[in-house]
Amino acid sequence: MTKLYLLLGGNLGDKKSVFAQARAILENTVGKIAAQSALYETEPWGFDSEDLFWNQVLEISTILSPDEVLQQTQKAELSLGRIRKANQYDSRIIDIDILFYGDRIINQANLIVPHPRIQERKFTLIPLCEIASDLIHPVFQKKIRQLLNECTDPLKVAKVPDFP
Ligand code: PH2
Ligand code: MG
Ligand code: MG
Repeated sequence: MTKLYLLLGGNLGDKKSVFAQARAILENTVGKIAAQSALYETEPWGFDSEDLFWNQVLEISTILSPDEVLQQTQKAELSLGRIRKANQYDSRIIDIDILFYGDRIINQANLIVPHPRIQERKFTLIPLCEIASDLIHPVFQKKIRQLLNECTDPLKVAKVPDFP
């Protein structure tokens, strides 16, 4: 079993329903969700859009290999209606990114782990810090809480209020 951290992100459609469906698909195909952050409403990073994102980090215990996880997350994105555009960054229904796969460092053409931009983005660091503040980033050899303290990203990240 490996501890896997995934980031869910999306800024189009019924985010509450899409995120719930994404978690259900991942539990069925990747492994049990051992921990999950709150949902966060976040300003788009790297491009302009009126549509705010939701982001959430999941910790999953998995027996799949990193390549199998990637296959399953890509399949889940497609089944939830993701359409990939030519632009580097664009609005989307759902994006599922692999943040960490245990402490493995992977540099393949199709998969880089840890995710190469974790340290630059509060929309990732804040939810990650909520469930894994003591996790050590295997490349930087720093805890998530330290990466968050050092991060200068000014964009807004706020918890989505939960209604009863
Ligand atoms: N994902 C991106 C680009 N910009 N901004 C926010 N707030 N949240 C994201 O998940 C996100 C982004 C590329 O995957
Ligand atoms: Mg992404
Ligand atoms: Mg992605």
